[in-house]
Amino acid sequence: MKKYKEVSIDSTTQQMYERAREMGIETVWERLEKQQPQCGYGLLGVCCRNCMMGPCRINPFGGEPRRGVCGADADTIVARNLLRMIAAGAAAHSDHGRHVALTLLIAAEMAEKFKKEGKPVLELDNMASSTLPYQVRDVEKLKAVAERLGIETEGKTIRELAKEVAEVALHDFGKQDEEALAFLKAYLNPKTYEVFEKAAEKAGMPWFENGILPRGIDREIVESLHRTHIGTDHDPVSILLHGLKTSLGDAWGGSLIATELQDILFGTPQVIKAEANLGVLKEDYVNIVVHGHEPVLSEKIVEAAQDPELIELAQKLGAKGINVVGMCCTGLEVLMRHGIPIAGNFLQQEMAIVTGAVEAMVVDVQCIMPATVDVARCFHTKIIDTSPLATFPGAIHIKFDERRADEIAKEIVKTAVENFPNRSKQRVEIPKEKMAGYVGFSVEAILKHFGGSLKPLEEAIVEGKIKGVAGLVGCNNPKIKQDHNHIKIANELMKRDVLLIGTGCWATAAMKYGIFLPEYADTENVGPGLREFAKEWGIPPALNMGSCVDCTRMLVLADLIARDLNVPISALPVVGSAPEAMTEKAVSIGTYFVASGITTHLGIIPPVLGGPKVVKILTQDLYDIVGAAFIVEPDPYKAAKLMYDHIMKKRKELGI
Ligand code: XCC
Ligand code: SF4
Repeated sequence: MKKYKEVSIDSTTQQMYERAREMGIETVWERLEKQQPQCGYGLLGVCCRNCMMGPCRINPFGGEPRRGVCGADADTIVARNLLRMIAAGAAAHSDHGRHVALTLLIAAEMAEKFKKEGKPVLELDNMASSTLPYQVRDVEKLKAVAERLGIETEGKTIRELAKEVAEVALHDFGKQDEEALAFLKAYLNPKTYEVFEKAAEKAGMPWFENGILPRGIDREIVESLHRTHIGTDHDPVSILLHGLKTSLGDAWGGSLIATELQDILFGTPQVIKAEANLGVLKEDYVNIVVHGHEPVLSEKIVEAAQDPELIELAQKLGAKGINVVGMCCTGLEVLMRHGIPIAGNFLQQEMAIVTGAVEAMVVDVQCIMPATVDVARCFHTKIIDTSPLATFPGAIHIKFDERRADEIAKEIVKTAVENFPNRSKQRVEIPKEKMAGYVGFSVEAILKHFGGSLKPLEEAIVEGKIKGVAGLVGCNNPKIKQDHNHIKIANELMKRDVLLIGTGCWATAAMKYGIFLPEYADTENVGPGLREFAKEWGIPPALNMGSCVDCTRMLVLADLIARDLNVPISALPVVGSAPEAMTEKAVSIGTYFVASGITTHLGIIPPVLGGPKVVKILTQDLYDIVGAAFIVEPDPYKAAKLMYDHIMKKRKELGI
């Protein structure tokens, strides 16, 4: 068993991990230990189960077997496996995006129906009626997105615009023509568009029509499965080119739709102060943890928890009130928009339950360990699954339906409140630590902060006050001490005057250690140039841009800078990093960063080392094809140095 200091640098995790061990509760770290030694073929990516002549595996030391039963070699197998990972990640993000688009459409159609039934017309035309399960909270953004998409806005009601935007988004999922996605065309600068168009030709595969421009979000994912079916695509170059294309359908399609339409429905984040870490759980309150990814659910839970009747019920049952906190990306969604505190990142989901103070963990999709149900069995905690596509054996199922969102959200909150008397007071131990930070840096909020343009930031970069920008993203992975690489890489980059922007579990990590406080600029972890810039503008040296689908905010920001300088994104002194990557989604994000022109570091070695050609394409050849490639480096100090060197190289090329 691991010592508590080995699992995490976070004292709350350390404390809860110790507690779990004392109570004999198995957690992620014990399960990882029981998996040792992990399969060497799997780690190298050289096993294939794509047909029933297999499973096949290739000898990584060069001896026999050199080929699978069908004749596939190591590079083919590695590339196919990687493409399937990208496709699964893109599918998860994009299905989330589809769900948001459908929600906007459902709300607009309900408004239309109510209007016909004679309900107040003005409120429904503006989609501001409380009889609707979802409203349009950011009218400005709706208009801005519609305009970008080339939708005529003049003389239309909000309801009509919402419907049209939702329809364009949904069309991007299923369209069958060869054109690039409408959202991509609306958001991407022409120089980068050209890179996508020419990428396949540069790679020697001119038969890719329109290069790596994605045509349909679903289509590219389906084609990934088709290409990797036995006996189809075998050249690692074409397999990986399609990987780039699929990931771009995620970036400039599925994820972008998720972010933009969520802003329309729930409001575009603005800078707000909030708190993070397990210390946000409250001893004498009903604690509800919203965990997963889709704010379509968590927004409603936050609302329902403010219902006076439910608060009264909580008080009647001996609690002071209802405390909703977040976990993982759905936590970031409600943190960014409402300042709802976030209890932790991926490796703290079990730890939250171990406090004994959680009445309900309400989950939707992605990154929710089935083990939460087992840990919850040791306490009174109820795991409530809500998504029709994610069911957890042993959990309570209260499946969500957007049309009855308020009613169901209230039922969920009520279930949590009624569970409060079952809490055993003697078995509660909540770590004290929590940290404040500023969040809510959407592109719109950043522009507003800098007085309407990115000029101040661009000037600071040109002057060299800021050397460049790094986008930090992604998960925790128990193979790495929790948050260790997130924080080390962040500090090493900030020391070198690199401004940080970030999302996902990286952002929650950064917040827990105070990096989102403006005062952090005074620490020795921030270089003099970045310090001066942060102080001048009253911002922290790192900006929280939201959840993982909000990685698209970083892309949109990079795109705006590229437009101003009239260069493709790949010319900018910008890098990406996923220091503790874990999910298939992180693989898709890393790939679309690179495909979009942002050289990206991975702190976990992906399962590709068994294919030498694949490794060469990913780490070298892609520079000639899209202007960016992967850096793989587990050591955080070396990684930060490599990322900084890349930024300096880009500065030199730009002549600054
Ligand atoms: Fe999941 Fe999104 Fe990764 Fe965290 S960072 S472990 S994907 S919750 Ni998105
Ligand atoms: Fe083996 Fe080829 Fe089938 Fe894969 S596709 S399992 S390598 S025979």
